[in-house]
Amino acid sequence: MKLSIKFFSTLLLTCLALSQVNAAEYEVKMLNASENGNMVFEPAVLQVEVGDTVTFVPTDPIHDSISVLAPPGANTWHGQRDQSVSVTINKEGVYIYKCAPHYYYGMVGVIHAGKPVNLTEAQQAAREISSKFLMNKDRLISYLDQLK
Ligand SMILES: [Cu+2]
Repeated sequence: MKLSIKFFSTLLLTCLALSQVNAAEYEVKMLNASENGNMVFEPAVLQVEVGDTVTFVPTDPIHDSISVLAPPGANTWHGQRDQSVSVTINKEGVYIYKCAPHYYYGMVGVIHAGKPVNLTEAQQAAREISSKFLMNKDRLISYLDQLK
């Protein structure tokens, strides 16, 4: 009897440890240019699981990452120019973020986890945001189209 309790508690601890190890870490590069265009995040559309962490890396200078839209109760972030910033995705749904210096170039990105529970809200925001862009006006909308 004693042995089985020890066995199950060990098993439980192992499962807990594994679930923590399974939380993935992702990197999003901030780029002046890539094969996907100028002033882009890469990957621009990132699918993660709740509990995963995303780090924005200042690969090229004069970029930052600031959240614009997130699901209710979700973590948001406000990176400083030319510095890495990390966020743990704690709620399922759609996240939109921008690079402040290149917002009007359409330098935006999308993260999604689980079900896109706030997709309608995100699409509405995307239309509003994109109308202010000077270029890449269809970029954010096409990013969100990939989630359907
Ligand atoms: Cu930028």
